Amino acid sequence: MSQLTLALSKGRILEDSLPMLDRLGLAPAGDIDRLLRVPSRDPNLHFLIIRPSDVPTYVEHGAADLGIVGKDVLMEHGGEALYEPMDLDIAKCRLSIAAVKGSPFAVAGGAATIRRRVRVATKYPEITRRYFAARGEQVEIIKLYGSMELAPLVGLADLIVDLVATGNTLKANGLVETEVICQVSSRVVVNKASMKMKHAALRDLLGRLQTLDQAA
Ligand code: PRT
Ligand code: MG
Repeated sequence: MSQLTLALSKGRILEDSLPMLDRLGLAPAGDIDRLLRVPSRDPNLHFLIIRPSDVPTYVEHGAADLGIVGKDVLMEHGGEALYEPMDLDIAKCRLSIAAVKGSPFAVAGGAATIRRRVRVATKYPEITRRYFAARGEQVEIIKLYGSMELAPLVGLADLIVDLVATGNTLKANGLVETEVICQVSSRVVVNKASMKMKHAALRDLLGRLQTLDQAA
């Protein structure tokens, strides 16, 4: 059987993946907090533990045969070069627009009523640009790498595009969700060449992940 390399998004997706990998006998057999390349309990599989936003790049270039990554990251990266055979239904949240409570932006489509270029702070410039462009709005996008919630509080932006799960973070910062752009969950992505060259091994692994899905 061919050796497979799986790129895992560290952080919450890794946390949510561990019980699932464990049930399949595929759990990492090594220190996932320190090692970047970790063997699995299955001798035919090992993991790369990397930043979520790097997973599509590793898989696209074949440095990993497959990966587990959020749909948000995949949409931002552009997933055309990858197969996306499976929704693992873990690390679920939604990508939403939010604004300061009580501001003119705090209603759906509020930005369209403002007579100047609206500023949107986000970690997802591509998704944001496409979303507003699709309804004929041109916004100024301010790229941030984290803590988007701060931007509208200090006048850096009128709106944010960010992930929301419980809504507690928005609420704690006096923000309200005005529109949901899309639902997000973690996906399995596969390198296109690997799908051909390592077909049997990948079919076997994807099949095992699938049984888990049906059992849930
Ligand atoms: O380090 P890097 O910037 O590359 O990634 P990261 O630090 O964003 O990674 P991490 O561990 O946070 O994982 C991010 C991935 O987890 C995302 O790409 C999503 O696919 C998934 N995910 C699921 C989430 C959330 N739920 C989530 N709630 N990622 C982030 N959040 C944040 C959100 O940005 C906001 O700040 O949690 C806060 C909102 O949570 P609530 O419950 O208060 O609404
Ligand atoms: Mg991080």
